[in-house]
Amino acid sequence: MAAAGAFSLREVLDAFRGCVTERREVLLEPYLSGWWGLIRFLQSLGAVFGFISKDAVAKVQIMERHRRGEQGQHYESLQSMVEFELSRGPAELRGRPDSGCRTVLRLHRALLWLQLFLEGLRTGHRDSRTSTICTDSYNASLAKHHPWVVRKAATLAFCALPSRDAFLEVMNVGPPEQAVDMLGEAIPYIQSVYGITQELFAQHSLLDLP
Ligand code: 1PX
Repeated sequence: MAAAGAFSLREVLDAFRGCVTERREVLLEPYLSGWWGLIRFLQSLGAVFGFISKDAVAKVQIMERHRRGEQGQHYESLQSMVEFELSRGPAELRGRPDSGCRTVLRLHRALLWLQLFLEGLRTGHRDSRTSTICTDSYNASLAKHHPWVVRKAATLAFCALPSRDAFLEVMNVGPPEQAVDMLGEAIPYIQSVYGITQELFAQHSLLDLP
């Protein structure tokens, strides 16, 4: 068992398991709590990742403000959020930099990076470089949504990542083999959250919100 207060990535990834209901709705509370865990993990990797975690924090905070706000009851799940924000009209939605839909869209795109990165870690060789896995996952996902300067800064920060085995170690789920097993269990839940969100946003033409 992990020591009291110790941070284990298992609990974080478990949050994504709790997101999807029987009716295939994605609940925001565990979704955001999963994100908080990922952010804490990122912060533990050092100050080089500060500009990334800062942006993620800002986005999760926007979502928490919606949930605490007067219309909070509409922010129970991604489905209820989309329905509510669309009901106010597409023009209103597209013009709002702090809408739930555009904010979740950014997190959603980052979730594809996470999925690819974790899969790369899981299937990588002992001596694979985490920075290469991370860069490849980034180029195949988030990079196409980022301007040059962000891509440059992100790619530079990735160079600070430890080797694969050291990385699996800091995930704090036991020896590397155990961490790999945990990833095998966790990835399908993240894929499912990603897939449902992608379908929902595509159905309502929300995948390109500015
Ligand atoms: C076992 C592995 C766990 C690793 C956990 C790491 C969690 C990473 C969380 C990253 C969250 C990034 C959210 C980015 C959202 C975004 O795309 N924002 C941009 C657009 O926002 P805007 O409001 O302007 O439309 C914004 O411009 C972003 C700026 C910051 C740079 C984002 C780079 C993202 C790289 C993701 C990889 C993280 C590397 C972690 C290394 C382990």
